[in-house]
Amino acid sequence: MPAPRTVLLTGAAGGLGTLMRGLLPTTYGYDLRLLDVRPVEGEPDAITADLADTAALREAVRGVDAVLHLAGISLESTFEKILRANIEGTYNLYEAAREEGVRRIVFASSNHAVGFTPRPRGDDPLIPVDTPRRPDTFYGLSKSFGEDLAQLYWDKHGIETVSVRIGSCFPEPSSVRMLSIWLSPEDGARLFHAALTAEDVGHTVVHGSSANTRLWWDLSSARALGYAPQDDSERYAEKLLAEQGELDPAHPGQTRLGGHFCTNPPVWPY
Ligand code: NAI
Ligand code: 15L
Repeated sequence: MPAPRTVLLTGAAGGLGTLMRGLLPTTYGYDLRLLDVRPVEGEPDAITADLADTAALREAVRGVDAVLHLAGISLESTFEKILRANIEGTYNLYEAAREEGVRRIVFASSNHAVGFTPRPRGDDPLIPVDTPRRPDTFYGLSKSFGEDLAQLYWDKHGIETVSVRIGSCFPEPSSVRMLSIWLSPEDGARLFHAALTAEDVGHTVVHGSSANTRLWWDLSSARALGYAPQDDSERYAEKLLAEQGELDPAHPGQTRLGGHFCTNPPVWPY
């Protein structure tokens, strides 16, 4: 596959979308087409459209080399809202890609697709990428759906996807749990670039983190795409541990990959 240059970025007004529309064009030369249900600040050409708008989606994907699909509800919500934005919305995006002949999608999955997986302790092995799905929320369930949808569209329609189970991608980690799953914005751009350009990915699931000292999960499928993380959350450890203490092995919200998404209701810090 020739390296994609024109990429539709959905969710462009969000936190990660804002970081990526800053980094991907300047670092890798992408020509981004932006879409969000909200206006994208400072981007008058961005498409303002809901993932429910199938005609707008079809027009948005027309002629692009690939899609970086970040749009959707990014935290727990009601099933009805998750159904509309994340489940039906992602289906609509894949249908638009199929109709318009787009061959590659990078899907923002989440650690919460497998959030109930116990976090490793001591000498436990890292969580492998083929660990059974254990969604911790309706939100995580929608990411699990998205991964299965990606597999279906690869097997049936030949649309390739890299499903990136993002840990926590923010400028800085803000909890002790995030020390283990933090993805720095720069490593996020490296990972998305690898996912957009690697050859013959079929449907590949990868974990999305920096090379953190306290890493909980295996990055080998991401590295196999050419991802070479450069950052480590450890420089934030002293401050966060002083503020929040070590994770409590007896606390239900601190023993699983998904943190407090596993409690009912989810509460901060997670
Ligand atoms: P965010 O909530 O800041 O951004 C999501 C964007 O999607 C928003 O701008 C929102 O307006 C847009 N959106 C929501 N529903 C839409 C719809 N129906 N149609 C069109 N646009 C819609 O979330 P963030 O942090 O930027 O995350 C981006 C993606 O990455 C999300 O899919 C999220 O689930 C996923 N993710 C993010 C992680 C992170 O650490 N930031 C971790 C794991 C996954
Ligand atoms: C996610 O999936 C969310 O979108 C993000 O806001 C963070 O909460 C992240 O997971 C996390 O687990 O830290």
